[in-house]
Amino acid sequence: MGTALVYHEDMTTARLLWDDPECELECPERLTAILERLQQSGLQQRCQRLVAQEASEAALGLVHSPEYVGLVRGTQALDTGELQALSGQYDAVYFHPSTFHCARLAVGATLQLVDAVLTGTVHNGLALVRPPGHHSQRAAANGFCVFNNVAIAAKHAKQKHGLCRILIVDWDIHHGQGIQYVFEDDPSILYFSWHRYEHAQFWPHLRDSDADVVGQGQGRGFTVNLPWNQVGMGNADYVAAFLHVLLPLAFEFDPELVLISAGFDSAIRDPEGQMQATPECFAHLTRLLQVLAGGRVCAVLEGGYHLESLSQSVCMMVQALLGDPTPPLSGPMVPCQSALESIQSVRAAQAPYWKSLQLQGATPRLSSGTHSLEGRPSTLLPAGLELKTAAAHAVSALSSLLDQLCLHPRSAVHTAAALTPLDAALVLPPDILHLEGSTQETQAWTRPHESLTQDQALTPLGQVLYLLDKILDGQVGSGIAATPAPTLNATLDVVIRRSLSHGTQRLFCVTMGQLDRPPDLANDGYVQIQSSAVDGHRTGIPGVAGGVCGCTSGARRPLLCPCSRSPCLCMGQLAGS
Ligand code: Q9C
Ligand code: ZN
Repeated sequence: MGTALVYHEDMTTARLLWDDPECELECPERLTAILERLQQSGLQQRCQRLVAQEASEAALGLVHSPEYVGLVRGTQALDTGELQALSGQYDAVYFHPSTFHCARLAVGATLQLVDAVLTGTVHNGLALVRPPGHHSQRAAANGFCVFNNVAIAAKHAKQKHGLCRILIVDWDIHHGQGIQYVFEDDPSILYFSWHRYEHAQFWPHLRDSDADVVGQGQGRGFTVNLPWNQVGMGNADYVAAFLHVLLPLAFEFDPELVLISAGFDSAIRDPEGQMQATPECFAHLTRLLQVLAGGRVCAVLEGGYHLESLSQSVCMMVQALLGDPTPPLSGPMVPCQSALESIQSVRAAQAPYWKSLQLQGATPRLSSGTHSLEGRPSTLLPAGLELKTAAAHAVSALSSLLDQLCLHPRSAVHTAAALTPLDAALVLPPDILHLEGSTQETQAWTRPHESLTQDQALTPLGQVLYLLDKILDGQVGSGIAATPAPTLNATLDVVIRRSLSHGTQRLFCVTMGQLDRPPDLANDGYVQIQSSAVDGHRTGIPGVAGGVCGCTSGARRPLLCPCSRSPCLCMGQLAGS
């Protein structure tokens, strides 16, 4: 068992015959550049080469109307003027006399790949095709696409192989609205697409591409749109989208087959996408998908218009399909704010339909996903051992990315301390920054607390609040503060109130020793863990030393960071103070 590469060189014959800056990107060199690079890197030779054949008209009829198929068939006999006139009736489309032949080869290649994977001839594979497919619709060409290769293949897999659940991952940078429309009411196809959207300012400018469009009728929740509202999305944004949107849903869906609408206009340097993801990212995305469906992954080329970036990215994907080690992702793995907002809006829109999104701060559930793979009876599943190895590989891929990905932009200062007076008994590591400063409104916060109004209490409180503000606005990761013993209770109260007034939604507060819960705080989520021990060493809570109180808030950011770097403030009275 290996990796299939399905191709036919005739697919390089269709090309633009007139001047049209919009369409000239989709050129034969796209395929030749990919093939040349696959050859040079020795990857092509490691694949099982399949020569594409034209799909039957019956196959085209799985998605397209007979009238539309007849119309495209008719383009073989048109002259250039007629081709141009017909092309003008569609959005971003050109026809060439060989278009019908190429488009049938593209569908045929995709079906051969699916057949090879589903009959067990190969493990996974790639169909290198032109024209692309994901924009084309029942009776319309659109966005360089003539027949919907991937949608036809999904219908075929259901009809000819009896599959019940197919995942389509569309990582092309354009919304595959054609695929969405074919399956919008079909719960057997989970369609995920991310796309440059910019609040509908980007082509194809459809309201249908937004995150709150989730499918219709029985198919609600099986259309998943992740619109990017800014250009420049990179590795961290893509990985975060997989870990926090696609994979939780995909594990829960438990597909029998994964089809990738593999467009590489989502990669760096592509003129259409304007994104930043490096070619290595596509190896990681591929690996992450290989844990699903027993590794039955079929990738089908869609867009990708920067020849160098395109061919590098395809090589990375093929390496992953072949099972080669994945080169590490470089650069800071910090998703941008706009990406987090997009991710959060899909999660909110999809939450009614998916258990995995209903748990707060949920991250992909590895155990359940890999379990259901083994547990579900299916004649199609490969041998147990092989599957377990594949799952183990994917799990390790996943956890290493989780380790790398930090959803909290890392603070400039890791830990800071506010200590007055600097207790000589307290020996802190040298990399802890000593903060001195005060908050303007310190006095206002003392109002309900008599103990804080005295001068000797005011200065420490000002320092604690100064430190807290730095933590709350992300300049400092965590902090340590010392307070005079008589004011510790009141200071805790002020710290909680100030955190809440900064918009913190969830706050985890651990108190050790005789500290009172602030009396008029809302009751929701309050859990008291009783402990007879006043001394922290005897509470049985590891890592908590006596007399220290900690507050952890994980809420200012839209998502809980999987590597758990929630901002944290530890307060305590210093020995002797
Ligand atoms: N001025 C694929 O990537 N661009 N198709 C329209 C409008 C059309 C992309 C620009 C892009 C089609 C498969
Ligand atoms: Zn595209």
